[in-house]
Amino acid sequence: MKLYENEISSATSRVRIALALKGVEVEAHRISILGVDAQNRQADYLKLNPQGLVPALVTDGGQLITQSLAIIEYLNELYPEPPLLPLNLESRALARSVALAIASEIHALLPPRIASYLSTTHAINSDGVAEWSRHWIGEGMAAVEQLITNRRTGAFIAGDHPSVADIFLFPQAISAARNGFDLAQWANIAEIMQNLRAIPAFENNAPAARK
Ligand SMILES: N[C@@H](CCC(=O)N[C@@H](CS)C(=O)NCC(=O)O)C(=O)O
Repeated sequence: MKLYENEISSATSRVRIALALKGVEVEAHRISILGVDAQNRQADYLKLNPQGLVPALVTDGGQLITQSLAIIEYLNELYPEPPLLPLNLESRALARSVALAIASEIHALLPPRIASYLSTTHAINSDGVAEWSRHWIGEGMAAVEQLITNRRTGAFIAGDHPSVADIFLFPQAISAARNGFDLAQWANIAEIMQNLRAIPAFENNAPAARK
């Protein structure tokens, strides 16, 4: 399998964590995502992934899989151990809800293409873009904290084993801290992050900081 990825990408970090938990190796292809000559916006990469985003997985059979949740669910079916979706039906729904709350309502508002559109098309300066990011991170993380309060049943979001919910939380919480948020204000998130940081598959696959 080939993984098109970037080390600063939260969505790549999710897939990398899943691969590490499964003990699966892939052929890595680094795609740059910052700056005017970023590879993700160039014709060669758009031919492979019309969305121009990382991560993208190409299976051994040559099929393209985009979107980190779809990639992780594919890996989870191909390599069932350890399961990344809880076996209990309601916990499984909670895990997917949290993963999507992070991917769709927080992370989707923050990537480079959004910042670049705000600054080039709407003349918003770097302080304004930073304020935009902080707004959506703060609102989104507070909602995730509420979602999991009283519904946690173990050390992680949906039980005693890390699931897709934790895989999506981990890079997003790191991004929140890098954006100046004190995670301690979200007690469940802070505790789960401490538990996740003790797992090498998570700690070794955190997104790199932007230089
Ligand atoms: N919903 C997608 C998000 C993918 C995404 O936004 N990736 C970012 C990096 S974290 C990217 O490729 N950004 C390039 C850009 O914004 O131009 C997923 O979960 O895979």
